[in-house]
Amino acid sequence: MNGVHPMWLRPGPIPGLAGGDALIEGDDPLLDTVRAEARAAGMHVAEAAASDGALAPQVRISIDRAGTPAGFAVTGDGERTVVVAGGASGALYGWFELVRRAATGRLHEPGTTRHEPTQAVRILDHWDNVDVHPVMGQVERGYAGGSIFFDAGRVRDDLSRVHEYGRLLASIGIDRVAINNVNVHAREARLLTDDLADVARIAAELRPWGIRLHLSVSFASPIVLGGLETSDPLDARVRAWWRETADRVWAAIPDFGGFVVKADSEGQPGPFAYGRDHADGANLLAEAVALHGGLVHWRAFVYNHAQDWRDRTTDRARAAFDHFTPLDGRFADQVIVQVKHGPMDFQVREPVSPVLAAMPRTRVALELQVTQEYTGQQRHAVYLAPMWREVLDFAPFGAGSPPVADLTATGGGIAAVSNVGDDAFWTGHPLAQANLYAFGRLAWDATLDPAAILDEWIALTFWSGASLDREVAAVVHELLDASWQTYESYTAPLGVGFMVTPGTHYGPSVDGYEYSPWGTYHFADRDGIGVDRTVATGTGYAGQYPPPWRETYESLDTVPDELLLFFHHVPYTHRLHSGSTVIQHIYDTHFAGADAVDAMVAAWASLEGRVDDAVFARVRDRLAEQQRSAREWRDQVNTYFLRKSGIPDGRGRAIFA
Ligand code: GCW
Repeated sequence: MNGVHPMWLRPGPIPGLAGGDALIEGDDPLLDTVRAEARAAGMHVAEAAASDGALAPQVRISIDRAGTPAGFAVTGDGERTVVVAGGASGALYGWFELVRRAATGRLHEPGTTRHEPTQAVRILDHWDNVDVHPVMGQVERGYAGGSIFFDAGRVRDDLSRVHEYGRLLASIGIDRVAINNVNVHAREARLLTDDLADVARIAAELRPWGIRLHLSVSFASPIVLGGLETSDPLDARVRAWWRETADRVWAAIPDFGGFVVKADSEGQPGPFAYGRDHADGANLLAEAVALHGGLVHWRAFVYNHAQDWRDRTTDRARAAFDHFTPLDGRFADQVIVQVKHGPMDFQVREPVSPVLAAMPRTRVALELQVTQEYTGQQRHAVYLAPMWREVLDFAPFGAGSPPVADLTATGGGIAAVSNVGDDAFWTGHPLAQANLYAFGRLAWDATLDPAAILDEWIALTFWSGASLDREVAAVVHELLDASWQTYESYTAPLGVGFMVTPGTHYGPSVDGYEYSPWGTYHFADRDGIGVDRTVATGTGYAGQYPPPWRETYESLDTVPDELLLFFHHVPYTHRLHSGSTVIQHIYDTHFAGADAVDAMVAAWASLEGRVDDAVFARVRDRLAEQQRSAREWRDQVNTYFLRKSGIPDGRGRAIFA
């Protein structure tokens, strides 16, 4: 590897496609992109069918305007493949489907398959700052270096990485990118006004890939940028300011996507200051973007972050539901309410947010976190697709009712926080590329199997020479397939969450957040642990679910083991459905989790000399850190609970009482 790692798009001729003829019909800038890609893959490209009756091309791509623009059908006959797309973006996505087929040995597979994106909106959010923030650095919760968009306090002059990023995202079907942090600091607020010409340069790099640019904006912009003394959403001057501002943005960037807003959350300004609610705030911006076909992604991550830990009546898990569901039906059509997958904050295990099913008259989006804030920060290898698939499959109204993926599909779609930075591997940990890949694939088709996505990513990524080394593929698969459960097993147990070092959120600190204002407690004492969120005796959070889940979670008889401590406070001697006690489960999983990481280290070591040296070394070094960290988690968590409970490990292993 020289310079920047290509992720899953290998450079140069693509075996199977190279040397063949491609006919790519039609007139559209995106089709020019497809033609350039086909040439780069080593194909001879024509724009119109030869009239001399020459042999049919190996690849033919055309548009028939039937179906959705992004959809396409692929028909192979064993020797040739025809892609018929609904629009130019479908032709682009169809091309990358061929690249996947070529990598997985299915290029001209006989038969016809239809491909449509299940989620109508597929957006990646960057938490990038223009300036380096004194606490959060340049990319908030970024674990892959600096921003690919900004450097030295401004938009980069050289945007070639952005161009390449757009290509990678198009190949997995992402069609929108928000380029800046939802915590909008003073410098970043100005992207909306002073920096428009530079933001337009970024948009120009993404456009050939069918990707629209979005900006995170400060709700206080009329004050900060507009010189008004208010940002009250019902004030006529405020409304006029937003309209004029939006007009200027679309004049500079005709395909601009819209605004992302974090309001009245963790110190960000919002409508509460004026006695208004989130619908008033969101509709203010909706009015400004409406004429331009824009969207407003309004985040539901709203809670009291200045809570008194002594106060047992306030439950952070309840907050988004309590704030937003009374507003259902009041949001304008342009507004998408963006909901984190769990009610807390991207923990390794949370129940699915009840908000996703509680606003039938609102466009609701699911928000995932590709950046691994609470899941190992791209120092630990943790393949997150199995977790996302569980969320997408969750049926809020019970078995047989529509899953979350269907509820968001035609409304707000899906959003995720990107894990990419200016690191040579893009994602810090080379294996974290799999998460970005899998996010795009699941946003496109929520029914794809995470293990199959993993194999697809491996096949595209771990080529050597002209073929895939099967042994390398098997080891990488084995290493990542169950890595989410492994991470869960050596960190916070049974859905209780947090237990991380405050601030950085990396590494164990069992009581780190126990007396903090953030609403993130586990309530461990000498007898037991967990948060009583039942209706009967607790915070009532379980009652935010429709049946059957409210009963399922309410009762100790039916609550799933992995969420036990999210919903209940139980004695250490409480017996799980698995048959183990809570305390023995904690010990067993923590020993097993750290052992599993030892096995990951050994598995990777066996690949020395069989994968690219730079990739090998980076993964080896990260796995060494994961091993150190997993042992630290194991020993701190086990020791903490032995000291609290006084109950020894039934198997007499080393715990540091
Ligand atoms: O997960 C938390 C992070 C914050 C982040 C916030 C959010 C951008 O710790 O850094 O702020 O969520 O989602 O807004």
